[in-house]
Amino acid sequence: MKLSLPKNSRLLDKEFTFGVATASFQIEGGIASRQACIWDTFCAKPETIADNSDGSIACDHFNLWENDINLIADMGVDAYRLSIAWGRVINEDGSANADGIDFYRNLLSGLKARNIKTFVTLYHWDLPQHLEDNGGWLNRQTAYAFEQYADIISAELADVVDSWATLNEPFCSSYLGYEIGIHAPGKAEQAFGRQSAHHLLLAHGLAMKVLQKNCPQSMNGIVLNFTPGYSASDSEADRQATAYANDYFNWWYSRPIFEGKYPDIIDSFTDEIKPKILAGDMEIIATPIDFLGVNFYTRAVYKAHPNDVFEEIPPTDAPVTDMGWEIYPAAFTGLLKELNQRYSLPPIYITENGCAMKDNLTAGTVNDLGRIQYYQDHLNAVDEAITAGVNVQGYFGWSLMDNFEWALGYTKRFGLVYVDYDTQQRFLKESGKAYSTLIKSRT
Ligand code: GCO
Repeated sequence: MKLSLPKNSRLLDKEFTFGVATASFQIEGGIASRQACIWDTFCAKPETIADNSDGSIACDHFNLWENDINLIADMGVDAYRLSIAWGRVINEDGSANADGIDFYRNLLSGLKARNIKTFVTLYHWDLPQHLEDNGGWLNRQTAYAFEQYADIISAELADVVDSWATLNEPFCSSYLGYEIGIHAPGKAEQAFGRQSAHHLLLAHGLAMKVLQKNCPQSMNGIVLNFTPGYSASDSEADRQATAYANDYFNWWYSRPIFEGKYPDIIDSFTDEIKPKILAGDMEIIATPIDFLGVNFYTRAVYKAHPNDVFEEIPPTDAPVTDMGWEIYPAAFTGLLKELNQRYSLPPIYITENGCAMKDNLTAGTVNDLGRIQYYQDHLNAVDEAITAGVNVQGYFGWSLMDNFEWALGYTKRFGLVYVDYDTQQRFLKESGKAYSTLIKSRT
């Protein structure tokens, strides 16, 4: 089964960037040569991770990185999106860790030598534990520590990085980690969720200024995830509940960046819930970005709830991935068009899109036709958005390879490459072959 696009599709232009993506904690292992992070601590707590696993080995990328960049190069992608483990490159006293920096310099130089563009995320959730011990993202000082980290690393690696993203998905770090507690550090209070989100966005703005100073030649921005909310009915109550949910989960992160203000629903929060915002914060957060990374997987459906404003309705008879996420590519097109209508946007890169499927390795082959269909449907959705005038300039499949899926451990496989965790062997799935063939077919 192949992936195909209309021959005049902008996705087939040589200027369009096709890539694959990963994140440090999810693939690296190599925990002996970095500081402990909040996910090491979270994994060590009972009943936090579905299979009681952790990131101590993961895909052993820390040792297998050369093998992996050859795998990436063989796929024919234009770019590789990775993240840097903060605790590998910055010591507890805030000084640079030369060995950690060397690891990423070797990795990034290897990619550049293979003519692969490097898209680097500074923070993909692995906060050094000593910062969490000092309040983590609830402590404003963590935003300044992030600024210093960004300053040191962007100066050190400026020559081998084509694009910097400050944060990956501040929604996940704040809401999942501090508001409902299913991600590290496992705190669960609404006020914590909103305050940590503010300090994460402040960290983003502070780091943007540093990146523009140290790396004016690279494309610098942020990666936000969006789960577009749809109303369960045309009733005014359900539509209002859905609008609230979209403000609370989606626009909460994008509006400060593009308009310098939170959604108006903030005015309905009690003082205990409202984040503490200092004078000048919103201007810092709204520092112009060169690109917006968009992560999309699925949509959500909401109805009005008598006490909690909205209630999410899980998919019932709709097709879903192994995560239970509805497969609804029309929401992808709709999201991109809505972003384009709401904001004056820089170029958009789809920094994550993909799916978990129940994969079976048989004689070295994974015949994941469902994943190929997911990619086909969602590449079509991006093509439709571009045709409608949305300036999408790249698409990264999540993920290069199966990896640690956070609270679900290794029970969910998102990779275009299958990882046998017992042997650490990699096997290109049929979806990876189809993705590679599509990319190599461009003339
Ligand atoms: C995210 C993260 C990835 C996840 C992927 C599947 O978007 O949540 O960036 O680390 O593994 O999205 O959930």
